[in-house]
Amino acid sequence: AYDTPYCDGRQTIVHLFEWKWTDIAAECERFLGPNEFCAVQVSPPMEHLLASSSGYPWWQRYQPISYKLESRSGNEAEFIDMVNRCNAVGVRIIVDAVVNHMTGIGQSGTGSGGSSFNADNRDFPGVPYGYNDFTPRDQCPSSDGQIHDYSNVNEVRNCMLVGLTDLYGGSDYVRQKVSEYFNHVIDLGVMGFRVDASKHMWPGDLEAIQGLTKDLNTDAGFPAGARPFFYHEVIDQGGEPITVQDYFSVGRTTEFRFGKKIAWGVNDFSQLGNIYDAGWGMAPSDKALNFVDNHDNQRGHGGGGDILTFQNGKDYTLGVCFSLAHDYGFMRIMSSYYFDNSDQGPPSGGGGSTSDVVINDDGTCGGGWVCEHRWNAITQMVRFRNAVAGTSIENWYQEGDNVAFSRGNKGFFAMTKYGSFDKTLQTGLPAGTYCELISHCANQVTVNADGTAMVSIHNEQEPVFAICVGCGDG
Ligand code: QV4
Ligand code: CA
Repeated sequence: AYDTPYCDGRQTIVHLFEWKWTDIAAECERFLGPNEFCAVQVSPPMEHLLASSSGYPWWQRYQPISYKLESRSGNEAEFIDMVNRCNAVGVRIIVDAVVNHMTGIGQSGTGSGGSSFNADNRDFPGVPYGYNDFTPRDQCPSSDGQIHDYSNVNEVRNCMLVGLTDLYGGSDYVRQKVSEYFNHVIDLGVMGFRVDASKHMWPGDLEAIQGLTKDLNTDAGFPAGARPFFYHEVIDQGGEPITVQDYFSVGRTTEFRFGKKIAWGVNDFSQLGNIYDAGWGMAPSDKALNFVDNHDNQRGHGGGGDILTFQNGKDYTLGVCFSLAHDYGFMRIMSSYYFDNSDQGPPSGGGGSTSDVVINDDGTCGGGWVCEHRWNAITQMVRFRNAVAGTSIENWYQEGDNVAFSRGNKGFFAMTKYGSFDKTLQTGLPAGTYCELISHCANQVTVNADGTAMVSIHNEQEPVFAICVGCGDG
């Protein structure tokens, strides 16, 4: 019940990492709505640590101080305006929910919303939480109260993740407070939650918390009885006792092996035929929330790994476009800012502020924002994914550095690694003239009566080809 997004058939979530609410509202209206994105995953909206001595890093927002909607991205009024304006153009909001813990030990002072706190005393009056709301020390088996041994389930879930004070999810009061936070934003019209660090929470505690949440708000256009959409951050690369399967009763799970497979496949196209690997324990398609990279692994946090990011340029375009063409999972794409070191926060005028996103005349972003979601081929493939939803992969072709496949009889996709490809292939599509999406119809493609077509790619930057039934220019 928690694994269904309500997006009128739209298929892609974009993570607008560290964007301000005012910019997200504008982006929904000027870009995400017209290009048929399903939803935006926003940075954690609750009150957080201000790590001024570390130069206001991005990760301060993963240290909660209260559930007031006062963050680096904006205040509650701005949050409400964003939700309303995005909902109005069919783009839903997904909240990044940090509820495994509060701030790190050793931290005290005042948060982004003005609440005082003292982590060593487990005192967070802005909620309020006190000593008894944190996991009892005797439930954590490690000697220093921190997580070291990922093969010990009690340690992973009852000890502190990098020194972050661990909330006691077994307590009725904590469940109550977390569900009140969730219900507050549900009332405001959000569609769902990315739950941070779910691996460090007991599935039963999550089930209890989610059981206390309201149905989605019908005034925001959701159907009556719709349950909130949940996806859980569980980093399962295999080899640990906690698996994504443990969380299927509470929603979808992040599938980190997908990004690894995509990176390997872009490096060697012969591996692209084997993206969903059940034998590896990967989540089945209807339980997976998949992505090429995320805000952690693009900067080496959370274990990093073999992944592609915007820094890989064309290879990244290929990886994301292939993923969007593929039939696996519910897709999230990353939208980043440039950084020189892994702690660096978003573009800023100083003092922990965040700069506006700059949109250039050609539609790309400036001011330090990467905006992968606005890269031409990626945007066009978001439209393709919507058009072919519900179909499966057919007519698989792969030879050297070229790959192609159809999605049922609705769409056909091809890509080549080095910018030039010409071959007659079976598309599985009805005969007719099609608009090639990446070129915005500059290239017209003829599908013959037998379903074959001459597939040509001549584009160094975006060596990708896509046609679909009913897809005009966008
Ligand atoms: C430091 C020391 C600790 C010490 C502690 C307290 O390193 O040894 O115990 O002080 O004295 C930041 C700092 C980290 C610091 C910690 C506590 O980087 O050095 O500990 O704060 O003050 C993000 C960042 C973390 C950051 C954290 C909180 O990645 O570096 O820690 O935010 O600000 C595992 C998990 C997975 C997790 C992933 C990163 O299974 O759940 O690690 N991913 C999610 C988020 C991620 C976030 C968190 C979880 C925590 O996606 O962005 O961590 O909310 O794989
Ligand atoms: Ca925990």
